[in-house]
Amino acid sequence: MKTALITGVTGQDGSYLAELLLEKGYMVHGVKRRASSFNTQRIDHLYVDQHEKNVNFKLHYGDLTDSTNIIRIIQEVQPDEIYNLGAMSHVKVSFDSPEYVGNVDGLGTLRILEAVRILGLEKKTKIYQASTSELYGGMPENKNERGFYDENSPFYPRSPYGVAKIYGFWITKNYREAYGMFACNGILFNHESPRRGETFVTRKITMATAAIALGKQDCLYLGNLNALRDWGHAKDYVEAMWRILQQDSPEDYVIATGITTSVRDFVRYAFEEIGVELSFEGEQENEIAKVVKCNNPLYQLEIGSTVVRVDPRYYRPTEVDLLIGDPTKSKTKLGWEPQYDLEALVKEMVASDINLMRSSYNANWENNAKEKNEK
Ligand code: NDP
Ligand code: GDR
Repeated sequence: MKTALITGVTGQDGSYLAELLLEKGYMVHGVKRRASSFNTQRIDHLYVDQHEKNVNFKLHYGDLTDSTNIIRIIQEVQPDEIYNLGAMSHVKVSFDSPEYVGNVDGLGTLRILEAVRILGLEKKTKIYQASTSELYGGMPENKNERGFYDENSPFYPRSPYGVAKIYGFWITKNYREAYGMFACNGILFNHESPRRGETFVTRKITMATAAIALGKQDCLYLGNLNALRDWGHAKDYVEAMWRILQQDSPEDYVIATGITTSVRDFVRYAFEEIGVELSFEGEQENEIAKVVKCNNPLYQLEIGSTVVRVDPRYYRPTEVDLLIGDPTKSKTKLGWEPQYDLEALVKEMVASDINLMRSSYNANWENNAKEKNEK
């Protein structure tokens, strides 16, 4: 039985990865932070009473800013594989807490690598580092000849988050070269799911779509609608993380779909899921989206009503305008193939948020809506 340690196990990716590794028969250890309220909602379904026999999922309190604690956990767990997913992962928030993000996302990676070295586990423990497409910064001149970012494209990070992650990238590569460690970077482009944090743009959109459909919200306020992202599904991406560590030699890989979509189009697709057609008018901070058609009788959206507005508060001091990844290496070398396309992703996220909101707001909303319709 292999043993894995996941930092960031309570996050979106950590929860899917823990599921995947448990299915594969691993003993899974996760690092969770102490919080004043419960922060394990994404993994509660995996938790087993620690008094039972054959417990295969165990949580440890820890923090990437605390070397002593990282060393102790790794010493206790003796992992075959470490997945370093823990991070302050919000790009906009990183402008508000730049020193903290440097400490967690940058130095936190060093702490994992050093702990493995201090404990003499260099030959036993493989390490996956959660690197990111934010390293590229969306610089148009740095795309490859086919118009994508790949493993050889130069980096130009555009946020304290990106700058911290570039340290994580290079220190991982350096420890691989300096000490012969099996340490790899997955350069993952954006990936989403119903478990995505609520302040990332896709989830913010699907939650608002559901709330607007159910009459619980009038308008969604967003920042830059022109931003283009290569969006995949987190479930597919954690499979790639695992595959990266199963190779004969340690290497870095881009994981992406190769398709880019604007925030505006993501909004359009989300509303289409509830049978609503939008038209976008105006420019920059004056842009709005109005309802032009509402094909679902359950959702009482008024034709002509404004459901999306721009709030420049959500603009970033420096923005990454466009990301599109070239997954050729991961497809050929890892045999990785995503199972979800954007349409399936949006469908799943909107449906999940409608279900969540139905149960949290009003179990009888459907009957009420029908009744309202009949009057
Ligand atoms: P989430 O924000 O959902 O999860 C981040 C995890 O890190 C949470 O479990 C969080 O704990 C934990 N964490 C935060 N700070 C610390 C700390 N100081 N010490 C220990 N753990 C900490 O991120 P995702 O799951 O989306 O992403 C996983 C990783 O992949 C991150 O490193 C992210 O930067 C990177 N990445 C993500 C991409 C994406 O599109 N999702 C793309 C490319 C890279 P808590 O629950 O307590 O907050
Ligand atoms: P990103 O994800 O910054 O790409 O980082 P996010 O969903 O936050 O933003 C994507 C794009 O949408 C624009 N945008 C908004 N973003 C947010 N959060 N809220 C808004 O209201 C809004 N309006 C427009 C942003 O300006 C941006 O251009 C994610 C994180 O998961 C990182 O940890 C990861 O490394 C990268 O993806 C790859």
